[in-house]
Amino acid sequence: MSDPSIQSQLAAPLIDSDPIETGEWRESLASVLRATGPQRVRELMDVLANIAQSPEIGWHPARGTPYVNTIAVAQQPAFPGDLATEERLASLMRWNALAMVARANKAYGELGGHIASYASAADLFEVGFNHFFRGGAQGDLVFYQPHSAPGVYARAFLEGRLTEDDLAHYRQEITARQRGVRGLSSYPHPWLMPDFWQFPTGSMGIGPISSIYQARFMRYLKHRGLFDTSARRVWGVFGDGEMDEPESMSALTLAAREKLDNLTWVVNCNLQRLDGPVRGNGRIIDELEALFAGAGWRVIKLVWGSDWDGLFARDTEGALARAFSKTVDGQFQTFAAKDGRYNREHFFGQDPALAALAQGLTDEQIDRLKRGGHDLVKIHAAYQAAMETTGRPTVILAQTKKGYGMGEAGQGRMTTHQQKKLERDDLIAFRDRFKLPLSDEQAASLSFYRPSDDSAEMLYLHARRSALGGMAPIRRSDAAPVSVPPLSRYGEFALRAEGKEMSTTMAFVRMLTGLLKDPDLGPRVVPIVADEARTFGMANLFKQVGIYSFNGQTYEPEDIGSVLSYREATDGQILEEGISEAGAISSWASAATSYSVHGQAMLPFYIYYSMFGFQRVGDLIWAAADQRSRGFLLGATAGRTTLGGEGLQHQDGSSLLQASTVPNCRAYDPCFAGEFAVILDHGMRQMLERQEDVFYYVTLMNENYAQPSLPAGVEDDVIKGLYRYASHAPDKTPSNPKGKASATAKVRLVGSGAILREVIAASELLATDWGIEAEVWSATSFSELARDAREIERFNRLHPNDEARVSHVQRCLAGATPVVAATDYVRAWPQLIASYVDAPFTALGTDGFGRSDTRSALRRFFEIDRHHVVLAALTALRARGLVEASACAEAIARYGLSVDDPAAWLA
Ligand SMILES: Cc1ncc(C[n+]2csc(CCOP(=O)(O)OP(=O)(O)O)c2C)c(N)n1
Repeated sequence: MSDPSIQSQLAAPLIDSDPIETGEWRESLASVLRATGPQRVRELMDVLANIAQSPEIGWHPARGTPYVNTIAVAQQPAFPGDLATEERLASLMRWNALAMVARANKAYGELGGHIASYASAADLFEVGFNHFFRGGAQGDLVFYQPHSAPGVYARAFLEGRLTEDDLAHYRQEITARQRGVRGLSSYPHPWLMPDFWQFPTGSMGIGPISSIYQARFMRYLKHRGLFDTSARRVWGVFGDGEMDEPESMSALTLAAREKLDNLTWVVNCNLQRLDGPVRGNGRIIDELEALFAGAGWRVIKLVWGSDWDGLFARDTEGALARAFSKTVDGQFQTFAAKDGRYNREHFFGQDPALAALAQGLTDEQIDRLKRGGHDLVKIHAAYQAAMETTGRPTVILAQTKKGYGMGEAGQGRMTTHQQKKLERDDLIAFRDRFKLPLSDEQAASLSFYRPSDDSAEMLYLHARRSALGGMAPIRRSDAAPVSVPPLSRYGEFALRAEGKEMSTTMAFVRMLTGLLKDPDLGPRVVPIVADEARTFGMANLFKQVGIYSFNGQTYEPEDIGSVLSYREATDGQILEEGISEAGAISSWASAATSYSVHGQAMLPFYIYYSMFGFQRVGDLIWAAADQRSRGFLLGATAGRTTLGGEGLQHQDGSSLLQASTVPNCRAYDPCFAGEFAVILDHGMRQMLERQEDVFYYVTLMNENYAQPSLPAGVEDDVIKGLYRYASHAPDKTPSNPKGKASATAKVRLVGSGAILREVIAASELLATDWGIEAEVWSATSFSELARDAREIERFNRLHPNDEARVSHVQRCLAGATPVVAATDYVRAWPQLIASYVDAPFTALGTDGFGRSDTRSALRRFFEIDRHHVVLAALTALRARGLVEASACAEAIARYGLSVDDPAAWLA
């Protein structure tokens, strides 16, 4: 009985009312094990468990297993590599990674960087790189723990993909560029290193959830017959602290439910996070085991290295497992930080059986007893088992030491996470510890080390990578362009709407339905919803294109006879993510990066309550931007007053402002279906035909109103963000003789989204009631206007001798005519253009919390309705002496405007 888990089960301390009987049972089981092996024991246990779980007995199995390796020594496959060479390579990676961080920090104390994380993860990475992570066009998708990036760079350096100069410019991309080298970004950032990193993981939790949805999307592509992804796997190496993030946990059951056996997570359980232990008073590995197993994953505990095998073999009483079960992580951390002598006294010294086990070991040997995640052979066995697992994803819980090998200076220290400096003695000790071929001087001066090209290590390293299909990580962007159908084919109804009533959401759904029918583009469209398809009038698509389900539909849907029937299918096209915005946006990012990850351009449309987008999952959107996503995000039920009745938590007044902060996001707030159609067409061409790395955020409203035909020739200006919609000449005999306006009184009213209609109405009131001419401008995007104006302003500043350029917004709103801009969003959204407009600029908006009331009550309350627009226009003209002073007071009275400060209850 050399297997530690069986020993400990047999020896587990029990509350025992009849030890003699218990002994007989245990002996029976042990004899079955001896006679017929573990499979028979499992069968018997299944039978007994079935009986014991009956309600009368009410037995529940313990959720955890002992604190030992899941893979028994006997089940461990032979290590297929050259262990000594791989260990030497791992040591070199460790050194170069350490040197990179410490050098950057030495040169510029302000630069961040981490040594301890990679020190703990190096072996986990190296086994992946040498044996599992497949490279090449159809290689594996690997999510690298972000603060272990130096280790990945260190490997790329040895592989010849990065130069010494690159390493010397770690975390100095800007300086590097000035010196003609590329420099290395702090964490995995495809935006900054577009041919290297595939997935941004720098924000904790994003890597884990993204990896699940990438694995799921691979299945989607395959099941829909678009692309065979069967040979690819997803690997994720994450921190145990990172598992605290809600995103890390939120899709575990999806991965199991959808049987994603193409997914393996390696959780680097170094038992520490930034501030201290992950579970000082508990055991994170036990906690995660229960959680993952409960969610349906295969859990492989990789706790102890090979040198423990002998100890377990001699430990016939299960003393080790018993001691582990009483040791919490805070204590394990202390054991990691202390030397062999301390461990002999405090761990092995706690009971005579343990002390006897340690008797043959020197203090030095005790010090070197490896945890599982530092043992290449054990790691290989765990990865191999994960590869062979079918029908469910696997998590490997690998116990390591944070700052492994950093000795006194860092191993297991509370402060190790942020350590970036090592003293001369520490560096020399590190050199000795890992037997690095460096002189004292080379170690002390943090020289990088690369063996000669014909060395055994380098030949081995290259041979391994070529056997695995090529280098990793590598990011590609060579998908074939997809042709976009002419707008007239699916959007004519919107361009020539001729006053038909509809909402922009309805127009979108109709256009989407049209696009889905296009033979080229249609199959590449990925509609995504988070349990709101009915809200947006998309239920007809359920039947038409089906909802993706890896196992089809195994039930008869209640509405089977209906044309809107809820149809799930293996080749279904819609991704219905349930109530998980984090999941839906991760699905969107998977589809939006498919052009790069799989060389297959897809076009995702994720439509959602706009309030639950940037505000709710903004960081995931930021990560999608980093990985150069291409697709459409549709913020529906948008506008703080247009979504009537829903109140504070639902009514969105800020998503566009948030979108404007994402550099490669093109944000639009169209009022009319025709405008939307032009934006859609332009966006698709930009992303699918010209293959630019941008994505679109477009707000959609649920308010039905008459949609005018799009005026001829405004398409370019719709894209630029502003076009002249109409102009209302003043009435000759305005109804309000008292507030007389000068003949030159004129204003420019700018509106966006549904509030453009209030602006149009205001222009009519200005003409009829006040005899004032008003131009009406439709602002489809304040952020696009601002982007263009910003660039031009900079150009002019830096090219003082060139003829000054003029931005679109300056051209449109040139001169001194006062501008009043009104939107359904916070004032800061239209104010994005204020500094580029020479004329007086008034912004009306919906700052504050939403309220549940009717649209008109809300618009009046937020002071963005037509009457408030009129008052703002009069006020601006009055300031210039163009209307009589009495006009404003008169307008307040005439339109019944409240002078109470809404801010008093907006706060
Ligand atoms: C969302 C987010 N919050 C905080 C951080 C800062 N941070 C970076 S690493 C880290 C600790 C990570 O601990 P763990 O996941 O256990 O990894 P280890 O370094 O121990 O391997 C923290 C808090 C971050 N990167 N992202």
